[in-house]
Amino acid sequence: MSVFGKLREKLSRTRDDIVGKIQKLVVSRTRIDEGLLDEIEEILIGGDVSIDLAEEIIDILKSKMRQQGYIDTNEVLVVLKDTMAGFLLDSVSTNEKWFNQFVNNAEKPLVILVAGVNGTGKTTTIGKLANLFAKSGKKVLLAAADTFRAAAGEQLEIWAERAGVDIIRNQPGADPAAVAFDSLTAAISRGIEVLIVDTAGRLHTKVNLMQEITKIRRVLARKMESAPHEIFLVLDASTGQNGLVQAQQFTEAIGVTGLILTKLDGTAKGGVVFSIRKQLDLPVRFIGLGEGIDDLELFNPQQFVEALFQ
Ligand SMILES: Nc1nc2c(ncn2[C@@H]2O[C@H](COP(=O)(O)OP(=O)(O)OP(=O)(O)O)[C@@H](O)[C@H]2O)c(=O)[nH]1
Ligand SMILES: [Mg+2]
Repeated sequence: MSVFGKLREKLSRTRDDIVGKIQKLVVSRTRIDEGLLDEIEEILIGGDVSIDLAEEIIDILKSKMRQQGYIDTNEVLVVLKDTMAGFLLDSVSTNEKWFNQFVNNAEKPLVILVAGVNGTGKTTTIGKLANLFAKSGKKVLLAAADTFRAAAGEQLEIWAERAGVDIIRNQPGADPAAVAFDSLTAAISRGIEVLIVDTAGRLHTKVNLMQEITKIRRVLARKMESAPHEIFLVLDASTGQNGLVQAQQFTEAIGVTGLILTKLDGTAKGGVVFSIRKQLDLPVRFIGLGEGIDDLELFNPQQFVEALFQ
């Protein structure tokens, strides 16, 4: 299946919940009036797209109605799609460009620190990322700095095997910052190109745990001044708007550089991509579309919007 075909299939719940509902609503009416526009706005806001986007869409529809005296079904959908696409278009930098720069960066190793609240999909995403970088010919090492959960190291080890990359583990209960430091030391001596550091899930509200991850970051920078080169926050799309608060807190603590939005396949809350765009100054770099090793895609805003309409 093509990347677009897969995206289209995996986003079906979000599509049904936003575009599908609006489509049904407008085709069931002979006249599109202001009352109907209110219903459209409700669907958009219920679909977790930002209020700003919902208002922008409704304003355009209203002004078209005033100008023309009417608006037809097809026009409603065109406005919806164009406005959604425009909303995401001025993304911080395009992901293709970012990815190419990242994999062509001569600095060794490039260090990626991965953070997030419990169960958002950090370890799984690291497995997928390891596979992606290994497939682009990179020498990858994983660091099991989640020493909190006894099974966490084993879980990462299984992903390392699947992706065909090495892993550094320590005893459960070891200082996670020490594991991160040792891994970076090993990465340097082994000529590793990409080091990805897994961390334990933590609530953004727990001060001591946020200090712990700040320490991991600090220790990496002590070993290599430019590290970590990327700090990815993994957000579970199915938590919708709650992810925004997590992102703000993690950004304050560790300076997140990019987001990975997981579990878009199982949720109707994919509209959260629009809220993220409006409320956070952070790029969504990747999206998770399933539990398999290939279920990670570079986020492409145009394709994303296209997949919601086809
Ligand atoms: N459907 C779906 N499931 C996912 C995706 N990413 C991760 N999962 C599942 O989410 C669950 C949690 O994934 P983990 O990778 O263990 O999450 P984590 O953030 O490392 O969890 P902790 O380390 O305990 O904080 C697992 O059952 C994964 O298979 C995704 O994109 N889609
Ligand atoms: Mg984990």
